[in-house]
Amino acid sequence: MKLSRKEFLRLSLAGGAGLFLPFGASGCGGLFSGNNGAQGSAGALLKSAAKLPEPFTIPLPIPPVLEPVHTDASADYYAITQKVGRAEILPGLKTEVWGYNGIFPGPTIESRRGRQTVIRHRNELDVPTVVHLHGGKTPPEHDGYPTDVVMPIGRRKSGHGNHGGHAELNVIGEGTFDYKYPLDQPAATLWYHDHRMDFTGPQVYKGLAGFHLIQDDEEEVLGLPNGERDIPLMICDRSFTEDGSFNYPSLDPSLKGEPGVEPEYMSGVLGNCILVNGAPWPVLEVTNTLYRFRLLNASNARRYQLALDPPPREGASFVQVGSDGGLLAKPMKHDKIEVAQAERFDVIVDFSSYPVGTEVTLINEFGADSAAKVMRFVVAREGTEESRIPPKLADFRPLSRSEATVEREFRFARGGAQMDGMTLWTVNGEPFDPDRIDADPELGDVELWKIRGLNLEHPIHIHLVRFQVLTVGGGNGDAGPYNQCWKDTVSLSSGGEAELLVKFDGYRGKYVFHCHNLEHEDMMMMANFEVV
Ligand SMILES: [Cu+2]
Repeated sequence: MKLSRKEFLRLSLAGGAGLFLPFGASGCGGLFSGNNGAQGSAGALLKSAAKLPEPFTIPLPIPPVLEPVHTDASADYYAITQKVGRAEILPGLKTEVWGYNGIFPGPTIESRRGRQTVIRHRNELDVPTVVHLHGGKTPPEHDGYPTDVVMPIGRRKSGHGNHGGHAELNVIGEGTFDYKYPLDQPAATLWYHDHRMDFTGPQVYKGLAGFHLIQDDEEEVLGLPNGERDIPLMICDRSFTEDGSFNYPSLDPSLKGEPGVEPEYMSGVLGNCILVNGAPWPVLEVTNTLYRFRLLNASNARRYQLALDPPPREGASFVQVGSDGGLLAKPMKHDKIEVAQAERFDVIVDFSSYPVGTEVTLINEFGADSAAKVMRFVVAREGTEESRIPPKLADFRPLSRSEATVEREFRFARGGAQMDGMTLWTVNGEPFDPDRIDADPELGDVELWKIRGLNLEHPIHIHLVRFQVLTVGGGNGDAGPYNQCWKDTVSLSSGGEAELLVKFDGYRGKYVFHCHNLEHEDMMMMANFEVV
């Protein structure tokens, strides 16, 4: 008899496997990145067997902006086909990608605030898929709940219930589904990616990720760099096999059977090839003017500390204008930026601080060896400055601790449950269960969430909401330099803490919150809240 995943977990829990592992005691190695040279990230390094190109030789690709199929008075309608594509990521080799419209990154969608965006996703892949718009204030039935799957086109409904993995699936689409996004929220850099139960890590790794930008009038009048000087940068790491295929240590590479990764990668999969918009260590020629870069860390497990080499002769390397949830109240200067998985940093770089001809490398101070470089800018020529950074960007009202109606605590750690002999990642000691509600905030309320990460770093993402970070790191700390304004993902250092003021705005219903280290997420570090 084959046990369901839930039954497995219940048995394991009943068996008393409830002890939390002390740091480093996983028994399967690879718990900490230190084993692989300092990568500053949870996970084990998976080196590429293929020959990787010389850095800074491949031009930076820009994902195409998708045109609507049609529009009417209130909505724009798009169509995306999820399918296999073949990309030349490494020179001379072909990589099979699972892409939105067959490309990686997927096409960029640009929406206007408050205009409904309807995206018909057609699944021509061989496995169920789920689309989540990360950062979107979306009704629950369109949010990409992990078990709300769109089955492959042509697959009969009879197959539902179980198609790889062990959670019971809820089929929302037979081949296609219309995801409807009200987008009643300010201008911001969002992204969409796969969120299939048990298989998010490998399906994102294969390419199912793209940008979704929201624009509005308030942002447009600011005069920030736009057009060719407003560039989304999706940064992620990958490993390649000798023939150029993506190398991911799935237990079942077909993604139709047993979920999970080989034990030594339980803490995260780190590749040694850094891609920006799908190209390895690319290069971009720029004019000596202001540029806006929308930085997104779309990696499964890798965190980055980004800096410019050389730094500008004067001024800060980066002037941050936006965060996960949109524009900051006012610009904020950084010489380096720490970006955890799924976080977005909207920054301006002023290339007029460099003489024409300068090569400026975007480096990753957390990375070792090939992962220490990200991409290069070449200040190729003079340009006319047409944009500016105004001193005030957006209205922002800080929430106060006294507004919180309820206080909750969540602990993100390895331990508390096992499956097939593997110790899982858990929230308050519990593995994910779609039927268990861990928080039931009332619509419109503000709650204080105290979250803590054990064992390793954990980037924590809460669906639906935007939150403000009161403190990070415990003690009498503040929000730190990287948690300004509205966030949807916060980075917990190993053993780190954060206090969040979470505003449950938008819709009633059940949503997930989880670790955005995708290996932790797939290995059950996820829980539910239901807005009532
Ligand atoms: Cu985690």
